[in-house]
Amino acid sequence: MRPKMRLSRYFLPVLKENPAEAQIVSHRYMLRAGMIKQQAAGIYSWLPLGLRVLRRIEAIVNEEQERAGHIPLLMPTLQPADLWRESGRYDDYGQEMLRIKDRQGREMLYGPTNEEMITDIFRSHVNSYKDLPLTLYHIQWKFRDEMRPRFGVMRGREFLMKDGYNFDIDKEAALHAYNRHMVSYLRTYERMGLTAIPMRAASGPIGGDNTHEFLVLASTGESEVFYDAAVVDLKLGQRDVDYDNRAEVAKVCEEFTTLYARTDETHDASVFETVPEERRKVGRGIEVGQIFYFGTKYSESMGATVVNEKGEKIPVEMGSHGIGVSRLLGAIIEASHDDKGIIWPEGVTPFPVGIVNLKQGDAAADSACASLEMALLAKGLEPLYDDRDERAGAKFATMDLIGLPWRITVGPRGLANGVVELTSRRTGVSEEMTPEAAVARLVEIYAGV
Ligand code: P5A
Repeated sequence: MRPKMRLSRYFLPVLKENPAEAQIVSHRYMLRAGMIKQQAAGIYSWLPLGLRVLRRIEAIVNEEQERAGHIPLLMPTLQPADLWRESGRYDDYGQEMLRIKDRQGREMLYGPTNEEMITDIFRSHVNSYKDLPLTLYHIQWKFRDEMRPRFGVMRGREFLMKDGYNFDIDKEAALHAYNRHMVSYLRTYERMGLTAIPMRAASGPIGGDNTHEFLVLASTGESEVFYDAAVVDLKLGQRDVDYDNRAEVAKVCEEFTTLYARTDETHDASVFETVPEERRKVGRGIEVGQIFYFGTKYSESMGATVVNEKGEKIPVEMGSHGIGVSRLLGAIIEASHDDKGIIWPEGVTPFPVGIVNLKQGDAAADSACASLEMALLAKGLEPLYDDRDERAGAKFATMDLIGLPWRITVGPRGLANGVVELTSRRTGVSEEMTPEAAVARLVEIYAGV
């Protein structure tokens, strides 16, 4: 069973005041809820509460990647410059790349992405079509010396990315990998309570001409977006997509990419005008992922070849696909909060439920809270129990700020009637019920997450 998490012994350094440096709500709440601490511009420590959410997001990303048949590995953060000279990107990447020299004077860099390194791994170990298709991915810290790091984890310099790389025998197979990533990303974001819209975009330093960004609509987003309002209603839902079935996967992608949805980089006013006027929307969005097909850009320059069925040696077809794992915390908060704090979707919440003891030190209240805690733990639901000797108002304010989706309030008055109160953070609606019924309700809620 998981250990008990009690606020009196936890490390949750909440701030009462709004930090002056935070310009957007997600940054403000992440600092106030004691989730992160800035150590240098765009570089953060992840405090316990922030780390728990980050781990939840990673877990969902991993589950959905493995479901799609993609294989995890782990590459280092530091890379030799020579690898990047082979692709020509060492010079092209410019000032965003953090360049380092080790004690032997060898040129290194803190990886902003891993196309070169994964291509190096591939060429060392694979040389036959029989080993394809293959998609490898990792979740690893990246560094980009951004000109304007801002908005907390949204645009960091050090940030956590899931990056995956597909290797295929021909363009058709590589486009299937691209589509598979699109569908797996749609599932991933939906599980986090987000609507992320795939939009045709520009490829920048990664290369290729086939690329989509996934955008979460938010007024604080950094990208300007143009879209057909109907695109927002598209949902993948509980569909069980067979990732090996090219036609089925392609059909889902078609459904999600046919309506007009583009960033300012690819926006075309004349095409946009064909959308019925009342559905034409201009807004802003947060880019939470991007997928690329770039064919043989890296395999040709770096000599990653495979022998095909005819015995010919050909450069392998590739694409790369990224999710902004640390940025997602910011995006989720931008999409889900109120004036009291964060409202975590069940899928990513740091704790499924909080227990508030209204009268710490009261024998009946203390023992009811402890039993509830045990009952929840036994069901695999790890509650955060506020057992501090604080006023009820202060306890509620903390719970509201940190945004646990459910709260159980326990007090002597309710206990006299055998009940506790179960409250939804999202709706604010409270219901009285027995502790057993509250546990059963939560089990039911989280079974579907
Ligand atoms: C795809 C994976 C790539 O780097 N190479 C490997 C490709 N794509 S990307 O679009 O440049 O980045 C992928 C996602 O990472 C997030 N991201 C950031 N998050 C926080 N701070 C940053 N400075 C930052 N830069 C990129 C975005 O979500 C992006 O979609």
